[in-house]
Amino acid sequence: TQDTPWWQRSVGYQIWPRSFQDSNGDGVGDIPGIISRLDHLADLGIGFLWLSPVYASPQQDMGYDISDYRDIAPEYGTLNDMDRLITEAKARGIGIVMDLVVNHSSDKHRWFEAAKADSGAPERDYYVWRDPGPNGEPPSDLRACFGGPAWNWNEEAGQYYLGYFSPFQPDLNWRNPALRAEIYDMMNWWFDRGIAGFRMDVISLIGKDIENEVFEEGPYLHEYLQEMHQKTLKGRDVLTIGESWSVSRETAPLYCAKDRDELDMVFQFNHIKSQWDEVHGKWKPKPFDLVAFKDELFGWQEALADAGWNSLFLSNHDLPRQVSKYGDDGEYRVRSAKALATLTHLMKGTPFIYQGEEIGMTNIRLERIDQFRDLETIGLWHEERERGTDWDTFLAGANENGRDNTRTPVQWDDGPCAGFTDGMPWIEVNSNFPEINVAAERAKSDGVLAHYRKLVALRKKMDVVALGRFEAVAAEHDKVAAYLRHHDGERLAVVANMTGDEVRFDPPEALHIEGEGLLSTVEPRYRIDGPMTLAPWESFAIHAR
Ligand code: TEU
Ligand code: CA
Repeated sequence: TQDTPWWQRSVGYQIWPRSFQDSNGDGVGDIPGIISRLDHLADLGIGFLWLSPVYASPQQDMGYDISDYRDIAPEYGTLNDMDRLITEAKARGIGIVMDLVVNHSSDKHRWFEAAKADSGAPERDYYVWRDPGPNGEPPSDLRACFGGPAWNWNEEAGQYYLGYFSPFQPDLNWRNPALRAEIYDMMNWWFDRGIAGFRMDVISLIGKDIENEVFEEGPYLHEYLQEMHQKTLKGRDVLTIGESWSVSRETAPLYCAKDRDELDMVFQFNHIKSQWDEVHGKWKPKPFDLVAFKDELFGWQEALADAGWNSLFLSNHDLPRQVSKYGDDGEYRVRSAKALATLTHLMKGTPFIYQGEEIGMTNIRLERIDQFRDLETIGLWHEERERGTDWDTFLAGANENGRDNTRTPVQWDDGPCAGFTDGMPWIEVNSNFPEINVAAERAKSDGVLAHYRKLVALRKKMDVVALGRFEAVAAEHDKVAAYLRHHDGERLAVVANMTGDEVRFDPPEALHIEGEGLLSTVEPRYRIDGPMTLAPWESFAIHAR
């Protein structure tokens, strides 16, 4: 176990900087604010931070549109602040994993400015351009992820450019070796500043074959990732996580199997998508389907058991609050938040906590389109409206799954604006902050925060948690999630009632166990030897040697 990489024993924590902590009263979170809260994170025990983009950006997509990869957005701070964050975090044993957003840049990046202005400039080919058709039409009617056409006319250039996400996010042309060299250079520049790794935004798109409209996991993807590894990652003890909305159990090992020399793990979303509507995706509410959910979560545990490594998460800045989406944010908020955490953190892989999750923060309920801040939600409302969706249906979907849910300010205390800012927050604070906040949680020995602290500590301490083989149990049960972990004669049994009802559960023989009770949320449990009655959202783990 000595030679397992550090990230196999640690837990990550995602900071979405705009809403974490404001330090200067402008209503926008910033890097000095993050530094002032590092003790909260150290206390939680996490090993590294994934920091969503803090680079210079017009913030059309909240930093996922970068105008200078080697500078910090002024509202977030300076390069000096960033260096200080890296140092202060390191002093607490916390590494900083930055967000690498290189499928596209901002349309305000100087490369794009140069590309537009001169068809002979070397930067022209850093992007994807096409001539208009005989009647001035775009090369195809491809739609952008955030609504509208993906091919955008640019008057200055006299050509269309590809913006797969939005017109503000022109796609970079990875076919161009000079562009690739620029990116590798920039990555090394950050590594030399002392960062601990990169989370790579929509990395599965960089190998696209545009002529044939193959965008996801295109023919050049793994060639580029291997090249990137050689030019930047090789010989460095850093962590890389590739985000992909299309990766499958079959293709995942191509990114993260050890002998591939590409990345360490992927963020995959199959468990998330298992809860989306088939036609309207996330823009229409859907009842929780536990069997489909487990099928993905557990199937991925099995698929990557030997080849590769899993990331473990239920929320991020693109997803709703997990306690609202998969748990119960009313009567059983605390218990269901704990059940979801136990279920996620005791699987094999590297768990990620999204800011505020550790205190059981919930979705916000908005009513009018002008309350939403997210480009995707606003863009997709226009699309759905054209398809005939009415506002109430769309609103229900947006309130259940929209990205603004996880983008409201972290609730630190019960003071004005939840301790997030002294000014006017850039987005509404959830009105439940007087009850749900970090200060209140810190005072409780049996709160959600205390539960997360225990989970993080268990992974560091117990080999069976960090490394144990995973075995699914009672996979077809539609109310209970259960599994086993095995390591060197040790066993760990995990059980969670995933409903707000009392459930009668007859555990299969394989799950019978007697030992040390861990993390019980209702009554102490240290034995499974026959049929049992589980309280609403009850969860526990039992460890035996
Ligand atoms: O997200 C990738 C992505 O495809 C999302 O837009 C996702 O499809 C959507 O939110 C779910 O409905 C990454 C970033 O995490 C996201 O914040 C960015 O907006 C996006 O890339 C573009 O950079
Ligand atoms: Ca600020």
